[in-house]
Amino acid sequence: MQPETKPSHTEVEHVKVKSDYLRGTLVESLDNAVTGAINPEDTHLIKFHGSYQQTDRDLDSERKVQKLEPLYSFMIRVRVPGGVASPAQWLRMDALADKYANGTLKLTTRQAFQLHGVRKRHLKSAIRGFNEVLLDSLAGCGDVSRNVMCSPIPDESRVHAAVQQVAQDISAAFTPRTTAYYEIWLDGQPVDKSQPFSTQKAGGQDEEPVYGKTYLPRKFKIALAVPPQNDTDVFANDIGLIAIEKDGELAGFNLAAGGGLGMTFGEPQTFPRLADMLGFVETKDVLTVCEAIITTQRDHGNRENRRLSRLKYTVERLGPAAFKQEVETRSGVSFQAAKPYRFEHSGDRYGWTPTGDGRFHLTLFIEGGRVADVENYALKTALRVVANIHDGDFRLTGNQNLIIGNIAPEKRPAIEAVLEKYGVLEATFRQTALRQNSLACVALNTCSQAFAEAERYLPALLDKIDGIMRETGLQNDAITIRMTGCPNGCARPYLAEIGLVGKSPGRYNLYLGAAFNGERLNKLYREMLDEEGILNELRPLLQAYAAERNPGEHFGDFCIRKDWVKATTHGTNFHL
Ligand code: SRM
Ligand code: SF4
Repeated sequence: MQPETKPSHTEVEHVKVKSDYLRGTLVESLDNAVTGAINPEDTHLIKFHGSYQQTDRDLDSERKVQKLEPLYSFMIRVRVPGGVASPAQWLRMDALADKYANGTLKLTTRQAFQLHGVRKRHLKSAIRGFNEVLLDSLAGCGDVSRNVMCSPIPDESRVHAAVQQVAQDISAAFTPRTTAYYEIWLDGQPVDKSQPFSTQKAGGQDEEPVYGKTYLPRKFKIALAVPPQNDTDVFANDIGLIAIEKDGELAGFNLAAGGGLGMTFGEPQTFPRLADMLGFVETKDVLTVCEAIITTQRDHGNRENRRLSRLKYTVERLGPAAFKQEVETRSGVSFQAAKPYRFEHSGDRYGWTPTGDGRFHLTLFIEGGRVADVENYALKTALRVVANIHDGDFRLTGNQNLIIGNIAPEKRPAIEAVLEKYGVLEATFRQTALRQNSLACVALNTCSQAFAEAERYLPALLDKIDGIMRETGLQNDAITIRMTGCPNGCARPYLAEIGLVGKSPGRYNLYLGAAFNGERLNKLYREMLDEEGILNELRPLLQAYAAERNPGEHFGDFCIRKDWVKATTHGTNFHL
């Protein structure tokens, strides 16, 4: 039985229920040439279509003085389930970025593409443009299951193809069924009948068999990982699936639920939380169990306060045992005891990897996930030239990096020559291991939530921290460092050994003590540091680490051994 909308529910709930399956007044909003914005209620609905209305925050105050409306534009998040895109898709995204957006492509922390700076009048053309190459932005954002993540390049794993397939199946199963997306953006034309979900109204009526009219109380995220790589940070997800191999085959998954990282400063009832391990399920049962978790959240999630509406709070409220019981009852599947597995790291491994069938993957470092041509570094052009030669694939990683996947041996010299010529190989390999393990969220100038810079600032801060790394001889030691412009956690800073979270312009909270493999959250160490403060705090810590660590000891573990922070053993003691 799906819940009714009540007066106490949030405005978003009321907007959803009266939207006629996500239509609202989007068509009128798009047709209104008087403003660059859309109707306020439509700003909630357009998220389900994969887009956010934004302003250029660098210009907001100047335009206010000039009595102009803010410079509205739209971010579009294009789903790439499992992160695997074709060269044709890469080329199309590259071209759309120039034609309709700000000339850059953002590779996100969830293996999706983002376009920024798209004007309202260009939204339809941009969406049509990527639909023609079988990409979509439906459910890129919104209170539904988002882009499904999957380890893009596990170690010589024979189960990888099977795990990727499960990711695709999950993505297809929980893609909203509404035809509004096709009606609004594609004039009712489904782009391709081979798409794994129906784009036709059943009997002329939309229906959402899993979500219902009010969809989920909040965003919902699913990720799959293939040990020993936790490169999708599975425990940060509402559902995390850890592939278990037996005799070279995919046996099933250890399933964890109730992860999520967002929190609000000053509201300790909000906290980052890692997913609880529920147990092992066979591959054949994965979709059924995921659906049971999704419908449990649909029916029990908080619809009165969006700050407390993620699955992690539902699990806390029901209690993990009762939650698990509910999922078992709904699915008819009993969890077996979790199988043994071991994660080694949550980052990407750069460079060449043989695929086992004579081809190669090449993992490249893309700073901040931003593919752009800037002075002295024409990365976007270089990747376009590669895409025109390459007949394998492009794999977006959960660490905002890029794998040129399945390179044919005969194409390798040409691709290598292009990357050499444009300095892309050097830009990957000349970095300290710290920078290679860095992540920064978008933050300013497009993100409405940002209190401080992240993507635009971290490279310059890293230039300075790199100095310390070299002084202390740590330049080849991998330490994870992640920065966000606010506590929402988009670059997963609470899973970084050094987490920097923006509190106000130029000021950051410093978190320490997370596990290198993504299995333990960090904890607040210092507040409101400016650049000098960050460097002054980090220098002695890194010096001590260089001098006193045990063999193989990671920086996060060292911080706990030194008692600089207490280990966070559960989301509920993150703030303690
Ligand atoms: Fe995020 C909201 C960008 C991954 C937690 N996130 C936003 C918005 C849409 C800001 C807004 O609400 O107006 C940001 C758009 C900025 C822009 O201009 O592009 C934004 N999030 C991003 C991306 C692009 C960061 C990046 O630099 O790569 C990532 C896109 C992922 C994707 O392709 O789907 C991104 N966001 C994440 C992650 C990491 C992850 O999922 O692994 C998290 C933490 C995990 C989690 O969900 O708990 C994350 N984003 C949030 C939250 C806090 C959610 C919460 O439960 O409190 C918000 C705010 C919200 O939902 O109210 C948010
Ligand atoms: Fe914006 Fe905050 Fe997410 Fe960064 S962490 S992209 S500032 S919402």
